Amino acid sequence: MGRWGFLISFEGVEGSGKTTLAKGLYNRFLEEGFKTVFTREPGGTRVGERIRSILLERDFPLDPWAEALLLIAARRENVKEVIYPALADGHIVITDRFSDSTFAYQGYGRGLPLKPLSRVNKIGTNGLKPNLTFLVDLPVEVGLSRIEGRELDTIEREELEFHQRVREGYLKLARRAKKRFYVLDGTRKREELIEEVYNVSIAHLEQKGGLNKYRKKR
Ligand code: T5A
Repeated sequence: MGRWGFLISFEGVEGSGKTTLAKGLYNRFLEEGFKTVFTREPGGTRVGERIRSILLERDFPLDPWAEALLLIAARRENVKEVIYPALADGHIVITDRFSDSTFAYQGYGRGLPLKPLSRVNKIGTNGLKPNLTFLVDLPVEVGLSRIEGRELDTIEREELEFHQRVREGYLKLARRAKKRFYVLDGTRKREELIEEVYNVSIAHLEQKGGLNKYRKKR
């Protein structure tokens, strides 16, 4: 277990800025000489990217469980092909969304029961959980207004109430796993948020084996 890396996930509603923060943290780690890998869900692998297109570029209805199972299938590929090998090689893995997205969107958003969802998700993750999860929280209207000019995907086009259920769901998940979650106010300036995310991550890494463990050998 000595070489085992550290998994950081970023979560949040549409337009919360989580991708900006996840990439900001990744670039900062690279600059500082840490071994780090970036991935995203749904996606991260060839199969995952195809599943992403099916889910987000569709103009036909899809059963909520079918949606959840496709997302979990994409997660299994991502865990097996990208996340697990990088962790086994001592990397800090940053993932833009992970299991909590399924609980927030398919559980709280679509109304699927959390217990069976969590059991099936365990097959996707092989039991893997993030060491640290940043939840970028903000009013859904603020997030949606940030992405207004874009061509919206299938889930982004959902009604406001759906996005509100997702936000509330995320906050419930964070309250239940206080040690793992770090909740950020997504309405703050991005530079400030990246700095905070970096400092919090460094504090966690120091506790989990020390920083040298995660640095590239020169
Ligand atoms: N999904 C996913 C599920 O339903 N279940 C699951 O299990 C999983 C894994 C795709 C969709 O899939 C669903 C959820 C999603 O609907 P995605 O690719 O993560 O997931 O899609 P989005 O959530 O849409 O991610 P985006 O990258 O498009 O948006 P972000 O991450 O919320 O925001 P970001 O960083 O792109 O920023 C949005 C805009 O705001 C600006 C940015 O410059 C950008 O223009 N911005 C800020 N503006 C002001 N202040 C700040 N602090 C800002 N930070 C960023």
